[in-house]
Amino acid sequence: MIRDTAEDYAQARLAPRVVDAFAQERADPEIFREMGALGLLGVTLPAAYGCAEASYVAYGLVAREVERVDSGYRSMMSVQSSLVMYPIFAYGSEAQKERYLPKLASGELIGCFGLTEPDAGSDPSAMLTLAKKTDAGYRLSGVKTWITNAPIADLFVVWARSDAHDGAIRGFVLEKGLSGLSAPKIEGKLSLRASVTGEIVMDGVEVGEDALLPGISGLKGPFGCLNRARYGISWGAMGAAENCLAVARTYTLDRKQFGRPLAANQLMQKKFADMETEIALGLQASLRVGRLFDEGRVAPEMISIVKRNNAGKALDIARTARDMLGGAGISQDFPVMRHMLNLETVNTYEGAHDIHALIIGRGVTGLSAF
Ligand code: TGC
Ligand code: FAD
Repeated sequence: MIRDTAEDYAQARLAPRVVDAFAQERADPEIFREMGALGLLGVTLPAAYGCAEASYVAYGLVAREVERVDSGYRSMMSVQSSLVMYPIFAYGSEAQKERYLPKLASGELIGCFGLTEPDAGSDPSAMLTLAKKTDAGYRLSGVKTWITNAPIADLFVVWARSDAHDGAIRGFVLEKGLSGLSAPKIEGKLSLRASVTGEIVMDGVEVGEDALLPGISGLKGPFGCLNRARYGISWGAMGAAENCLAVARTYTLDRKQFGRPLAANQLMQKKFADMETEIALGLQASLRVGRLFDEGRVAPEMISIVKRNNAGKALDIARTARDMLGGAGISQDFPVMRHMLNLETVNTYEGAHDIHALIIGRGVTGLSAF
């Protein structure tokens, strides 16, 4: 039922607007309200905070249906669910949960997650953003970059070094409108254009003690959120790949060259066989990891395996589908080139492809290569 709800919404409401949104680089804040009304935000969190209290498998199925239309829409949804609602739920005070979670679940509030900095991308431990203790709370200074939703966000979950906690990385929830806080848009993206990306500039932003997420200290805070978002991406990327396969199938069955459908050629069928195999294996792997999530038995390395594999394979599939459509493959009349461009980001964010190789390699060898 949850999968069908997400599929109906994505096909009826997201698909008709995506070509314009991508062409004009426009993220529509109304999408959060629409998803919220259907219970698609923070689906794994408790009903007490207005959420669906569904499984991690259900969350994956939602991500797959949304990303079947566009990775940018899945990005908006997964940042809100895994990177904003989850840390407030898992690390926040009861007052923070009650204040923010119901409004984030309904889409009335839009959230963003600031970990990456200009000089700290793959290595967030190098972050420079500082939370300096004051009499009333903290003063935050620093810059986050490449932040999904930032220019339209009402809430900013940011990670900073806190001098009051021996330089440990701590999470803070900042509300839009604070003096010294701004979120300029990053212009000129050739990928994920239906989702807005920006910076978070904190120029001595003063907050009270109640802005601190009290329940976590250290990098395991943001990594706990990334585990969930990376898992969702593993499903979402397969949705984009499935759409590329479906479009290439229809196109090559219809189009005739050399007197017969393109799809009748062995070279084409070999490509379909490889695509179908990777999608089947990728989805099964995500389903298994989702069930382990639901049983509380998932390990981060398992998530790296499915995020890395599925994002990388989806990108390969999109590139192949683009080729199978010939010249038509570069047109916005077909979604394959848009998926291909989007998946370049999906392969890079939430831990780049090779960074996940190093996480898996560390798991295998016990030696850290970074
Ligand atoms: P390391 O020493 O490995 O770990 C530090 C502490 O964190 C703990 N930890 C984890 N905890 C939970 N889950 C995980 N997956 C964890 N991984 C590590 C670890 O146990 C340790 O805890 P403690 O108690 O001992 O302090 O840290 P490191 O600095 O060596 O990490 C290296 C590396 C490469 C694994 C890590 O830095 C990494 O994953 N880099 C990639 C950065 C990244 O993914 N950035 C994502 C930014 S957000 C984003 O892209 C959102 S896009 C969303 C969208 O639009 O959809
Ligand atoms: P770098 O870390 O500079 O990496 C560049 C290349 O070097 C990569 O190929 C990487 O694999 C490789 N590399 C790095 N270290 C090693 C090593 N030790 N060995 C071998 N190779 C290595 N961040 C957020 O915090 N919040 C968000 O909402 C968010 N949204 C994003 C949205 C978009 C559209 C994009 C593009 C990015 C977003 N990010 C976000 C940032 C994203 O997580 C980072 O771009 C990503 O982690 C990589 O960091 P970087 O861009 O600094 O690349």
